[in-house]
Amino acid sequence: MDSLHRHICPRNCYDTCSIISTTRNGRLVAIEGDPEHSYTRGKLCPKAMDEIHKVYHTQRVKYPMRQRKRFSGQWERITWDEALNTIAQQILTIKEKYGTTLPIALNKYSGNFGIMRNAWEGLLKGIGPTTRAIGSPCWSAGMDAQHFDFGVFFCSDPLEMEKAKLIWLWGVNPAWNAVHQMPIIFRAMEKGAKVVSFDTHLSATAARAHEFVQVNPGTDGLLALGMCKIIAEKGFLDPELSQYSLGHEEFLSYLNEEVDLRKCSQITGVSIKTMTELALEYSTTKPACIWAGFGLQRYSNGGQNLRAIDALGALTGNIGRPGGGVQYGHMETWSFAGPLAPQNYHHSLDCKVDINQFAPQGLKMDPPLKMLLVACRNPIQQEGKQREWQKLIDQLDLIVVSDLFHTRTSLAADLFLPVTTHYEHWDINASYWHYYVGINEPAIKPVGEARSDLQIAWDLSRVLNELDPGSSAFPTSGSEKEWVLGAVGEDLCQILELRSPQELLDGPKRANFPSTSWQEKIFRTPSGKYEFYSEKAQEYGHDPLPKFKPPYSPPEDTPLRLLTPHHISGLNSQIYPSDTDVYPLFTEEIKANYYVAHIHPQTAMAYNVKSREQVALWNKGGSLTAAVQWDESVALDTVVIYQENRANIKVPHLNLLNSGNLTDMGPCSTGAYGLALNETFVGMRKMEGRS
Ligand SMILES: Nc1nc2c(c(=O)[nH]1)N[C@H]1C(S)=C(S)[C@@H](COP(=O)(O)OP(=O)(O)OC[C@H]3O[C@@H](n4cnc5c(=O)[nH]c(N)nc54)[C@H](O)[C@@H]3O)O[C@H]1N2
Ligand SMILES: Nc1nc2c(c(=O)[nH]1)N[C@H]1C(S)=C(S)[C@@H](COP(=O)(O)OP(=O)(O)OC[C@H]3O[C@@H](n4cnc5c(=O)[nH]c(N)nc54)[C@H](O)[C@@H]3O)O[C@H]1N2
Ligand code: SF4
Ligand SMILES: [Mo]
Repeated sequence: MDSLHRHICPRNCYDTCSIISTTRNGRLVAIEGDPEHSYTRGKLCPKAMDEIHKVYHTQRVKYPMRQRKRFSGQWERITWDEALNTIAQQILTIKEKYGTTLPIALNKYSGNFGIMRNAWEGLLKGIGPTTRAIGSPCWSAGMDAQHFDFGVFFCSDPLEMEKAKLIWLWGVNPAWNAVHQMPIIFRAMEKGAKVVSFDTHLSATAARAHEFVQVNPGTDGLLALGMCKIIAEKGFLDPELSQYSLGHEEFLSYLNEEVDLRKCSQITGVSIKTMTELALEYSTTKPACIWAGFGLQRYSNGGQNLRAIDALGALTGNIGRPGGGVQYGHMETWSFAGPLAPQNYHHSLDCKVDINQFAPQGLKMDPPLKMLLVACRNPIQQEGKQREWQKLIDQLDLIVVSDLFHTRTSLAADLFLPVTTHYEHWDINASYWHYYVGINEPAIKPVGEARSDLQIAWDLSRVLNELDPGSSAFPTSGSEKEWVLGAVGEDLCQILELRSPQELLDGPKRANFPSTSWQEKIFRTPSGKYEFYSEKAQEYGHDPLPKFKPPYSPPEDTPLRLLTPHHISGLNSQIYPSDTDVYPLFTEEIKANYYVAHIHPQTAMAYNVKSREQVALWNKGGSLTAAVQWDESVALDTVVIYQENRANIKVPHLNLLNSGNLTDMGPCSTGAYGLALNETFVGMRKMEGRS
């Protein structure tokens, strides 16, 4: 007999889809999008369609494993008892030797954004103060920017975009990264909306837009300021601006005195004519929606750039207008309760290490870090600072990775704890884009001996207490379903209009927020107004106004910019085994062992390289060999290598070249600066005789 189950895709993805699975004889046989979910609308992306394959994949790690020697690949199956005892004993040894549990560190981020994974933090809080990775490699600068302008970062219901008459997709690539937004954009287009994409290269989204504005990397803030100046000079400011904003006079004087359109055009690469046409179109078409993506803020001036874009929305009265606004994301449905709640899981004496500088900061700790727990994270693949990572690995007595598959990080691990997928456990997920929160129920029994992160946390707590009674205050058993429902506290019930959390079992619920953010023009800033002039920004060391700050320029010896954006066929470092072959012309050997570097033919010719020939790319971090693909969509003097796990994990990896540069903002909302990934520069040389 077939039975159906509800799931929420837990990946770090705008869409947070509602999924219905079918099982037959205890086996997962079909996955489809929930037709009743107004955002998912019955459709899923190719990655989700590959999940059945992934759940039963032969390479999925299904048993706890121990690696005889780090990086040897000699893994042997062990029992859960052995694995948990090894970890618990190590925790107790550390506590005895150092008189504290601070040498134990957790590095966790976004492999799975379900709330249940917070059991790791809950467990650690239960054993004492530990070292935690804080911050985000992803969106911190933009979050701070919106925080300074609006008081909190919040966006309208993304379904509202259908009402827009003009849509500016600014540094965002939904055709690959938020595929469910595309039908909404297409519906707006059918009703006559114009769509403009602002990007550094012709992305899949730009290719579907009416107009593509190619912006020099990291200069969007100046482009926005130039347009603000034009709008002010032409008299298209929102007449009610002074009623709901603070500091617009100061901002207008800055535009008047310091923003020079000729310089704007030189720096941004956008002509004054185009800038003027865009500015006039934006200020005279209502509603006009800007979606500012995460790509444009991955710079040392990323936060300031987003503040300038917000200002454009505010000056023209598009903020608070149905179908308008400056969309970035939100976390307003993340108010969970209990031990799984993000706000509750820190111990007051925890030591916080910046997730983007985990190894360098971790090496400086006193007492020294001795044990690393990794969950929902592949830090060695997804971060730079490889030399420091190697040193940290050498210093650690125990490295434990909980994951589904082997990763570049598990190569360095001593123990591997196999976890369940979202088809095998209870969970609850909120979106950082739309307004739904939903429950995930298990459809099948755990594959092999996999356990959920919550079950692992309970089990570890039990073993700790068996070895040393009272050593862990975290519960030692429970019902996953009850825990997950227990995370839906009163606040969340109110937002979701639930009489009881059980109602979530009937399907995802939409928060009762007004569809349009800031419609009342009451902001959550200290002044209650939209703040062009933000004292809070000043407190955090920024100019109070959204003034332009130049990005880094490429050094002479490494003159090419390396962009490593997200790819349609993967999700960050996660493996999707039946990836379609995006490089059919390359040999299997190349595909298995090398990244593919997309380079504009003009740049490639300057280095005398043709498609499928190989180049060495290098900078201070290291070097790697890549196969070249001529690609006219890429900007000049730029190399694009899509972030994916195509290359064999034993060959040098992409983030060897990651500069480790940080964004200008982030500490206000996430506790640390973000990663200025797009300010990575490389030198390039043809590898003679290699193709
Ligand atoms: N070069 C380059 N580097 C980047 C980026 C880039 O664009 N270019 N992007 C950056 C950004 S924006 C982000 S958000 C980060 C993302 O980096 P990470 O947060 O590390 O995310 P993932 O690579 O998606 O997943 C990490 C691991 O979590 C595992 N996982 C999945 N589900 C579960 C689960 O339920 N439990 C446990 N324990 N593990 C699970 C996955 O199998 C995977 O191995 O990378 C950053 N790094
Ligand atoms: N299929 C798939 N979906 C994903 C992910 C994935 O790996 N694969 N990752 C998820 C995660 S963790 C994230 S953070 C989001 C990211 O999703 P997005 O918000 O779309 O961000 P990015 O992919 O980093 O970059 C978007 C675009 O910004 C452009 N860009 C780079 N620099 C600049 C600039 O200076 N100015 C302008 N105007 N544009 C610029 C890039 O060329 C790119 O086309 O996607 C999520 N969804
Ligand atoms: S990865 Fe994104 S688009 Fe694909 S199913 Fe998950 S949430 Fe939906
Ligand atoms: Mo991200």
